[in-house]
Amino acid sequence: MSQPASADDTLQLDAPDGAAPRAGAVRSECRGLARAAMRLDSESVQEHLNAFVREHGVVAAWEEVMMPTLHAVGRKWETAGDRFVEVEHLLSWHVSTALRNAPLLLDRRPPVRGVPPVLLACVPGEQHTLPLEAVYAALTLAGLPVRMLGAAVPAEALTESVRRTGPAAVMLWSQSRSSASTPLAAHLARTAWGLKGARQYPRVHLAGPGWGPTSIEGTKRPGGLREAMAGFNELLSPARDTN
Ligand code: B12
Repeated sequence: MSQPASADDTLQLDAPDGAAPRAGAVRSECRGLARAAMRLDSESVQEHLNAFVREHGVVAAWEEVMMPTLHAVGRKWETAGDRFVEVEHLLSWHVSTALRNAPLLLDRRPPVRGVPPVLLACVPGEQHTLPLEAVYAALTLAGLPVRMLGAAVPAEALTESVRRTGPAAVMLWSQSRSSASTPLAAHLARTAWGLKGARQYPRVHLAGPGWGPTSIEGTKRPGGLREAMAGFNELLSPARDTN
């Protein structure tokens, strides 16, 4: 049974970095979602998330509703002495569900054929998958080919996946400094795929706060979902015109 909210059960919502203040409707959507999460009201959490994805699309849903609510939950956990872990788990599960359901809630663009996929993976030891799930949903809706390996992918499996899938780009998510591995990123950027004489190398995108100010030659460092999508579109969409 869901619990009623009390004064202690509120979440402080922030504005997305660099974004204009949210419009009233979005702000109230965030508040509704945050309250439902604090009450552990699964049905209402999922309804809020699905409605926002349906009305505004994945990128806006991630940046304007999911991200600020996750930040608020993270802050709550940090300041409340390890309490509200259950809220973080419940909200994460429903955010993931909404993102995975996005291709069922929205129209997809026709698939772009004949281009290499984007490979998405969390670095070893990294369990924070949600931003990559948002990328997966956005790429799928854009009709771009994508392979998702999910949480905590071992280094050898990452190398093998590059050889087997021949990706145009690999996005590596690291949420905290302890999981970011510069040698692994550099190794992947040097991992060739394709036939002898026509070898290609993936463009490595370092994503997430774990990478800090890291810069490795030949890698990209997108700051958000919108920017990441713009990079992938630039890399892959010219092929769309020839389809
Ligand atoms: C959801 C969540 C979980 C879920 C993850 C579920 C899942 N499937 O992903 C679960 C419950 C599993 C979890 C576990 C843990 N978590 Co956690 N978690 C979070 C939470 C609330 C959101 C994470 C998230 O999705 N962040 C992504 C977005 C929302 O946030 P962001 O990274 O700050 O966004 C910035 C950039 O990354 C960028 N950005 C945003 N979106 C995108 C998208 C793309 C494509 C790009 C390129 C950039 C980009 O823009 C933002 C502004 O700069 C955060 C709070 C927070 N502030 O992030 C804590 C948080 C990340 N977790 C934390 C911790 C400590 C843990 C645990 C160790 C807790 C524990 N004791 O079990 C474990 C670690 C597990 C592991 N080994 O990885 C700490 C990390 C502290 C640190 N810096 O090391 C945080 C910050 C909470 C806190 N306030 O202390 N967590």
